Amino acid sequence: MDQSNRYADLNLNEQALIEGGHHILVAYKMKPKAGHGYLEAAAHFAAESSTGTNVEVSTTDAFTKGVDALVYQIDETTEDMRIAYPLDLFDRNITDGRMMIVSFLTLVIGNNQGMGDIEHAKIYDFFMPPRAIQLFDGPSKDISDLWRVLGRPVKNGGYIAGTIIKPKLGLRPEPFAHAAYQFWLGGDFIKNDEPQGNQTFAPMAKVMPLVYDAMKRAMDETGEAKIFSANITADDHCEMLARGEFILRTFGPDADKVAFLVDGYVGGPGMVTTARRHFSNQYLHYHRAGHGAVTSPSAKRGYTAYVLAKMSRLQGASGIHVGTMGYGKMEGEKDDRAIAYIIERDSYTGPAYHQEWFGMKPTTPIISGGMNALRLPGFFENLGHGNVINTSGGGAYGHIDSPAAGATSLRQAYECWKTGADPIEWAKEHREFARAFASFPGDADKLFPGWRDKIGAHR
Ligand code: CAP
Ligand code: MG
Repeated sequence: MDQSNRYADLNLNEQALIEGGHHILVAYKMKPKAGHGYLEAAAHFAAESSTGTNVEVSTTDAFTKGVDALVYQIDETTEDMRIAYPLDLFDRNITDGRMMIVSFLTLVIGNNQGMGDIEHAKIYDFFMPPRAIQLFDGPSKDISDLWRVLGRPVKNGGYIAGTIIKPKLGLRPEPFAHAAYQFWLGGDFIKNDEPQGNQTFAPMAKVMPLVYDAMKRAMDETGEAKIFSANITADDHCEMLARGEFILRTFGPDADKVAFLVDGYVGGPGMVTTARRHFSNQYLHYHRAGHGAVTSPSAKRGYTAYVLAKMSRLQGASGIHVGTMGYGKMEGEKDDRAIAYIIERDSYTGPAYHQEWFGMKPTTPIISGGMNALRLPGFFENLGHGNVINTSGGGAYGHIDSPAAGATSLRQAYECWKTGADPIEWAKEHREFARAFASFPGDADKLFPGWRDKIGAHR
């Protein structure tokens, strides 16, 4: 059934919709199945994503039609389809009237992902009007809170040198805490790896007290504050609360040095909001493990990493992994800078829409995935700044001298970029950075050909 007379209006003006402020706009790349007209399929897509189904129903009244989602722009050659969703379509909390990301997902990327007449559809941008920005939690803590704890300027406080306790799994409590201590002798920030929690060989009840002890000893020895991002991911809301409360009790007077890590993509919006709302005094670290299933450029359904990051700021992530923009081991490219810019700035123009955030706290770009000191200068040059958290697991624990040397090499890489120095020249004056060349010779050969002769293979 062709529903385009009801669920499409190509005369609608996008700028007028934006200025009107009553619609969330969503831009998709959509391809209909063979044999289906583009506008007809798009209209059916909008129907199934709002007030309709595949046939007219007798219970529809005039009000219903007033909240129809409307296709307002299509371009069959670029597979660009844009839909205006009336704000009133979206569910609101009965507790405090706020909006929720789960309702956004259920409508704009829900049933429409499996329709018989749609080959595929993927969101590549969305626009939130001012009223919606007011109604989402947004972050309660941001990078300025971490810089404050670290004793740095709360504006442009710079690079936070971090790591992930590696190996990913398999360390018992004592070696786990020792790994943390060793890194903290040189670095700022340590996170649980995304699957680390309360495994039987490393019960949280034993691990966390030892990690706190390691933090205190490292702080005493370095005279610097340290941060731990503890994983509280769990299916059960009560389990998350139990984990978070235990960790805060354990770190006691240093609980302000604890961030909470949540595996937000696999855990889902409910889990993110549990952490955001129940532990609003803690920095909320959103790990996106699993996101590649929908965000990978090879995926034709779901939404992009840019959309994931933008949603996470609305949910209240203090920081989210944004990838390494082609400089690390995960998928990515230089233009993925946009994923950082949309969450850290108060105003940014994305692939389809300009977005104002009206002072909503920024979400920190967290840079992780195959990074080490050699890869960082190029990364910073591409991004244009170093006000990020970087977590280098292999880049720290793979340094041939020690995890502390690995941490120092990361810091030195940032200083090298910030001073505009040539990395080879910088290596001649900075031993730990130089030893990163010997630690990661494959990277060194690729990034700095001839380095052995210039700085000496085993400096
Ligand atoms: C990195 C990491 C990160 C992923 C996340 C890992 O370890 O801890 O979870 O890179 O990717 O488990 O692989 P290394 P993203 O530093 O040792 O590579 O940040 O793109 O979500
Ligand atoms: Mg990991």
